[in-house]
Amino acid sequence: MARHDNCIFCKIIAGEIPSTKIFENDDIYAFADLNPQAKVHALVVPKDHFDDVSQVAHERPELLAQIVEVAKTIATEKYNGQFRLVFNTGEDAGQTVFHCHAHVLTGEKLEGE
Ligand code: IU
Repeated sequence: MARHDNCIFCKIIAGEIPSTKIFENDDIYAFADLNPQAKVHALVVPKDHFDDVSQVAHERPELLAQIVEVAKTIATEKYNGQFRLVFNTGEDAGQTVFHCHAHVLTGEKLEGE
């Protein structure tokens, strides 16, 4: 499995740093964001290291589809199946952790666009 030793999300996936698990399968790990922006705020992360979502789309498009499916599963289990999906891509877009992750916001009616 592709892993970057100095990547905090690789360490979370490996269980070396604790997290609140929301979902896991062979390819994906999802956990609660430490700084939630909605009633339910999950981070859906491919277990293999990719720097951002565009790299996943280019190299493993089926994995990107899986991330969306997992978002739907979480939103269905925790709420009514509706959710906001955000991939910050690049520093100027607000990406701070350079291991691809989808923000899944759900659990309530969300404000804004
Ligand atoms: P961003 O899209 O790269 O800005 O999102 C990073 C998110 O990871 C952000 O919402 C943090 O609150 C969250 N996070 C976390 O849940 N646990 C951590 O150990 C770290 C960041 I570092």
